[in-house]
Amino acid sequence: MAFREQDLDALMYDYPAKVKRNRKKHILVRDTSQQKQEIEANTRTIPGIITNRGCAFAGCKGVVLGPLKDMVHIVHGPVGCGYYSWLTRRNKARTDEGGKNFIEYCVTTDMQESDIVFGGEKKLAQLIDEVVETLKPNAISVSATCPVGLIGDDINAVSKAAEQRHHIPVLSFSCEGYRGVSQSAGHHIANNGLMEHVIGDSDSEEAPGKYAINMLGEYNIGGDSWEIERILEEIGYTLVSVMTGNSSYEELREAHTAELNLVQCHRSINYIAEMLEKKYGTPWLKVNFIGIESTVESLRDMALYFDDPALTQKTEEVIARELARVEPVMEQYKKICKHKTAFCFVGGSRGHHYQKLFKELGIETILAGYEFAHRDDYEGREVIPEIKMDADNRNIPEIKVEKDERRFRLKIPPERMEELKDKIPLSNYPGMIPDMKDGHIVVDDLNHFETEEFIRILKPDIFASGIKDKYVVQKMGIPSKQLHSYDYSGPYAGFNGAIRFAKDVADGFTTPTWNFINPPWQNEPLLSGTVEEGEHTC
Ligand code: CFM
Repeated sequence: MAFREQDLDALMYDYPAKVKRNRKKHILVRDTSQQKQEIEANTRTIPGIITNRGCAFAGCKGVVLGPLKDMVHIVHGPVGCGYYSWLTRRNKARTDEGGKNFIEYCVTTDMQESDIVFGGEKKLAQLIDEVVETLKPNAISVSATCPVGLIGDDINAVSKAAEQRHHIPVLSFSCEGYRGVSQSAGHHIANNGLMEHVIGDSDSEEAPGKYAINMLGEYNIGGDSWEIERILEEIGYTLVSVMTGNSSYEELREAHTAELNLVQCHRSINYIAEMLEKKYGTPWLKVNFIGIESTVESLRDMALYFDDPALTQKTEEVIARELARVEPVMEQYKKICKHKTAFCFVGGSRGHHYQKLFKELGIETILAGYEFAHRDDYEGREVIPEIKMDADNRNIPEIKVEKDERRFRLKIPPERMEELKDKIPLSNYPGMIPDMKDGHIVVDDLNHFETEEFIRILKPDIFASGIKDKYVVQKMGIPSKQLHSYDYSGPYAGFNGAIRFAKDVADGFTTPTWNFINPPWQNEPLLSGTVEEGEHTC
């Protein structure tokens, strides 16, 4: 059904007037006749509303830092913060030959009441000593949780002192959960720390091979980056670092040597992409390796950037071979999926990326949104200068990055850069809204109430979301696809990932489970009998 602006009012009927006014700014019905459609994003969730968002600590320690495998990531705080950020994101990592991998450890100061009262600095210092002695990591990160900021532990001073004691980098991150309105604040804090203390911290001036690239915003969930790496390495790219899936402190130090930065997840890492361009002159290219068509497009955009006939030829060879292999397999799943509809609501970039893969399968995304992305992820980067700073944004320290006079080098001439910008998303991201069709809905920070209401009205065939909202929806009889950690499946990226995704989605539609969704007693009574008048004995 076509959804109209006035349907929104009906949907919000139960909201108090103030809540309604607020939420209306976060929802829009796509109307391509309008030049520009604005949406409010990255502002506080109204207290009392059940949001799907996480916290700044989750964005810093969990998302950006956590996947770096040769580091030990210390959670300074109560044990719950450590426990619930322990391997729940499925960012996979393999141990390199002779390398270090601490991904499976959960290391926390386990603050108790007495530490909250008397301070936790000593405990933190002692834990760092223990970690160095027993695990010998290449570097350590210390992430602060809410109580740490409230009681005022100086994690920076403790980390600096430990660095001098042990002669290994100990990076501290003031990413207390309340630092921002969502995990997005934590991404920014982690980006700043990595840029200031890790990236470019090696003596290398040259990349270790031809067509050197970094892949930013790829976290190897369910093995995604292994599939992307398979393709890129076969074409002949040298992957200097991945930020940060299956990657390491040591690899990140070399990142300044790349000729191009790919940006998969714009939301979580665009700060580093921008800072690398400013400091070293390395442009970034927005890619999307989710979906066959998007993967092909991204590979061709990369070839265009490097503009080398041999690379272009190899790119086309790999594309042709992969398509011949995967397209026939996709066909069988397309038959099951065609004409279906989806909701696609994920944290940041995936709310956009997966729409293309759904489309390839014949599934139309009729509602999409992000938990915590910013206006530029919806409307495109040109709105960045218009975005107002508020008290929450000011909470995140801005770091000043300047041109590195010794290492700055324009990777391609400015005229060519301008020419390319017309053809490929070079140092640009146009956002989700331009890809959505008339009548489709964009919702920022979708909440529990609205989820149920939109489902009741639009009746999607599949709901793609996160762990917090999926079970309620599944109990409504709608197949769900968890797009954060993939419901124990994946990889979903690249060519092989698209097949896996198609299979999982098709399985969701065809599973016999749905026949059991109504308990048998609802259809046929298990007991039957009659009550006759006049036969009571008591
Ligand atoms: Fe980027 Fe991500 Fe996402 Fe994200 Fe996340 Fe994630 Fe996500 Mo969950 S970095 S914004 S903070 S693509 S953990 S791997 S799935 S909400 S849409």
